[in-house]
Amino acid sequence: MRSQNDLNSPLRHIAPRFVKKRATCMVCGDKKLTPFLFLGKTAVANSFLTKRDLLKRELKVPLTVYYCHACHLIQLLDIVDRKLLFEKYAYFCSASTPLLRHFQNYAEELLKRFPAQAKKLTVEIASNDGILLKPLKERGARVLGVDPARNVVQIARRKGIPTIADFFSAKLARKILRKYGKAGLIVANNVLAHTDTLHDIIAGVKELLDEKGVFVFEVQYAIDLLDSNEFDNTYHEHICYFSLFPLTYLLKKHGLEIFDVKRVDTQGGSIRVFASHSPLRFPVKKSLSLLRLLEHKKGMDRLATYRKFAKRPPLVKHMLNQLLQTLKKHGKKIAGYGAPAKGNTLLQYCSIGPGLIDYIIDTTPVKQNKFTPGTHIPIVHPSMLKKSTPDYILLLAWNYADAIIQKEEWFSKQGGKFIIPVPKPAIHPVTTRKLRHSGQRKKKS
Ligand code: JHZ
Ligand code: ZN
Repeated sequence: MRSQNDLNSPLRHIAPRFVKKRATCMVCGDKKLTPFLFLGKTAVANSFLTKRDLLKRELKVPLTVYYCHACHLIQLLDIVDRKLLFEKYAYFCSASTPLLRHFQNYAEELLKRFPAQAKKLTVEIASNDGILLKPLKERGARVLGVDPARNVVQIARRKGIPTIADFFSAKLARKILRKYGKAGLIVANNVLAHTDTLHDIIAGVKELLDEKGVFVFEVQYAIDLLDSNEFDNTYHEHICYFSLFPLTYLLKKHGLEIFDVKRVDTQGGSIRVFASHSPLRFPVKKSLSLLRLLEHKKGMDRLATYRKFAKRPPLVKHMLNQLLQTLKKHGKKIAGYGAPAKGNTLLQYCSIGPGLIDYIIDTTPVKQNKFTPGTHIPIVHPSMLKKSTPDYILLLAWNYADAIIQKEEWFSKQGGKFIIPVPKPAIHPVTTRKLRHSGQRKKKS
């Protein structure tokens, strides 16, 4: 019999005791939290299913987003055990070619701005398959990765990136310190939002970071989430949705301070934040005060802003269902492009299943020949697109829209169309003739 902690045991067999409910804010600990966005109960985004798994009951966890009145952090309070989420992981950064370029540029920026720090020791928290450390190492940095996903760490090590297979913590930081000395650079991309041990991680950064060291991280940005109606980026892996308000508070609590910030377009819009020990040895860039001002102008510190945002996802659900159902009635074949984590929020929240979408293609080998959690759509190798070409493609990985549309130019050339689901469902290239909701089948336009 498999034990409940067996890493190969799929998530849905795990008892609900592996889901806990927080009562306080992840950053400031305050109790005044108001729920504003209700996306139902969903299966965990990256828990792709085998054919056999389809017969079993899936674990579904509430996906409700709360606002903290004290530090303005938006966050989930229903927390899924991190070991279940991350120790065996389906997400490999290098499966998305546009990300390779992003991280190469990122590495170049770090080496240009902080060469001495990078060469002393660069530690990356949640280094995944080494997508950032590889170009850093190739350009002369001394690197060390830390990531809890053993299957992903194997890939990083094969690329020559020394990686510790563990969750980063203050305890691990002390171990690294003893073995490697202080880190000139500590990098953390798409991980601060993912952890319920946030304070312990930042305490570790504080201990490990050299006096002149720099802590650089990327997080998806709450302004982009709201502006572009990226509600699908809400899933259990993402506990926090950051703006500068709570980040400033968090770092300050641990004696760290932000000196620069820039907006980057990854993952639907993120911020790259540069911080160091307080008092700062680095000049504070104007970008910081400008972004703080923008956050205030956009009302990121007011519940009303989030309540207003929460009215938009139901409209997407309605419009997308109408569109897909109309297409189906007209005999059109629809496939999905990319099986990203966010796609599983979109599909589940909008109740889109195999009745509407025939299959989804994805470049990640571990996702292929599996089914989407909650909605059970088959995921297949990208070659299927040419073998069984659909009329429409629902672009679940919409954050790579430009690159994908360019890559699949042949599809548009033969009359195929992409559906981009957010901010509101749109067809590309734009359809001039409107599809009627009933009536005769139309020819491909
Ligand atoms: P992508 C992940 O989110 C998970 P996801 C995580 N929680 C997080 O925070 C963000 O990243 C940052 C495929 N693909 O990057 C590859 C193609 O098939 O949008 C991926 O499976 N063909 C850590 O999962 C998926 O789409 C292609 O041409 O939402 C994209 O996943 C391309 C470009 C991608 O992240
Ligand atoms: Zn708070």
